[in-house]
Amino acid sequence: MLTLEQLKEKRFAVIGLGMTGCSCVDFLYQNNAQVYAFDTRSPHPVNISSNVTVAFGELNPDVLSTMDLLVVSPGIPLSHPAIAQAIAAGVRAIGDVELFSWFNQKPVIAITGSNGKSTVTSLVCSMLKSAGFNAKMGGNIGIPVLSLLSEPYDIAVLELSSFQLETTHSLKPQAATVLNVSADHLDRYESFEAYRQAKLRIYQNAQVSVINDYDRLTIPHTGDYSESFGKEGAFTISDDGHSLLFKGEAWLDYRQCKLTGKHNALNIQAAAALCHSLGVALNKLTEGAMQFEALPHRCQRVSRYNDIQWIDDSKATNVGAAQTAIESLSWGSEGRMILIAGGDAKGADLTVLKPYLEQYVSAMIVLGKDANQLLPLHTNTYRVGDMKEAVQVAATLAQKNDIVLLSPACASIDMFANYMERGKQFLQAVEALQ
Ligand code: UMA
Ligand code: ADP
Repeated sequence: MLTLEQLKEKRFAVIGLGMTGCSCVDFLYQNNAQVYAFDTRSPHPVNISSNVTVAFGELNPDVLSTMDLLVVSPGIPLSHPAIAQAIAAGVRAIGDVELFSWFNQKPVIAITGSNGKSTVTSLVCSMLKSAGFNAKMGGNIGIPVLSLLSEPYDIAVLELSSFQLETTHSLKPQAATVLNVSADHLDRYESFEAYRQAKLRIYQNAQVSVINDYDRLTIPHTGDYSESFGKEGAFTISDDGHSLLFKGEAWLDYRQCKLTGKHNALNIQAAAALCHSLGVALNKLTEGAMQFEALPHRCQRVSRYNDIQWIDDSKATNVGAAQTAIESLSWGSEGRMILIAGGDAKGADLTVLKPYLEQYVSAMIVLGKDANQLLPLHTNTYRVGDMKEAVQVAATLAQKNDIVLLSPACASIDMFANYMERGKQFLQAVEALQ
């Protein structure tokens, strides 16, 4: 850890000039450190002070080895040859969350998991605000953590990806959770276990560790944890699914909440466990939980055209999220389910979807780079070229009370700018039917 005074004596290489890198350059420059900025892409405009030296293109390991610290963006693996060479030469590599933790003075709630991170991060903020706290969120949710330091807050609520956790060492969260672990980012990790280990780093130095007792993979290596949600710990749900319970006593009527589905009941339990660990009484959290609406592109009903439920779950960029959506939405549904899936599987094994497809899905429409992997998983499958065609085929198959679910189980980058754009094209195609 360095003090603000010590920053001035150090040479920092900030690598990657996206959202994270630019926030790090700004922070270090404003605090009088010697900053050198790098991006491996060809020259492009970047939003940083013109006084900072920028180098584009291939990284030079000899230059990096002359630095005191590397600040590496989450999208760049530490195994990048030039970075790995500098690390081997004794240069420390950190990320923006590590820098944040050196200078943050306020309690932190830290959230990771394969799925539900953004929902739980936003929920925690909503619940803490209803309890009167000035809670601010940041991290993988799209707000670089260092930007929090320039504004007042009582509690920082951080969504952390496995990539960010790899370069974080000194964060001391008041409470931390791994919501769940399922296959994701296997194009970056050498194994599923390596990906899981990166996530479990969140518990290091945490005062309270909150695990999901439906998912043993969320338990820290030591086996020790302070709190759990799901079926065994203090935070559970009643058998009829109507009430959220704390030590067997109802504290929230789930039917009064805007969120729906089993997975969101778990998300509220996780959020409540995290807030409660700060000593906040549960009755102060209920308003924030009840008023919270599903974030866009997460199991969001976008149309009821033709008495069909058109659901945008474009944020389901991995198999775990798609499995949850398929199962959760089928629960209590009167109609059949038509699934639109496919994209870039990021090295994941899509065959694990098969039992869910067989049990809950009547027809599947597939598109994108890894559509071929999905084709053999269901007997009634249609391959299409784009989202418009996918929706048109779905419209010919769907009848009253059916659900058409876009839950791709894959990243969007092979065909769309991002998952938001994929969801938008889905909605536009549904609107074009009318
Ligand atoms: N770059 C290089 N060399 C490379 C790769 C990238 O120089 O080999 C440069 C690019 O040219 C670009 C910059 O690095 O200029 C991009 O850096 P980045 O990919 O780390 O992206 P940021 O804009 O800094 O956004 C990151 C997170 N991105 C990733 O983890 C890939 C954002 O999460 C996060 O919101 C943001 O920091 C703020 O914390 C996005 C994400 O996709 C949403 N996260 C993954 C996920 O949710 O599954 C983990
Ligand atoms: P993340 O930030 O981890 O990607 P989001 O809250 O953005 O999580 O949701 C991403 C996807 O995961 C959506 O498809 C959503 O429906 C699904 N999801 C949300 N909560 C859970 C959960 N607890 N378990 C499994 N899937 C979930």
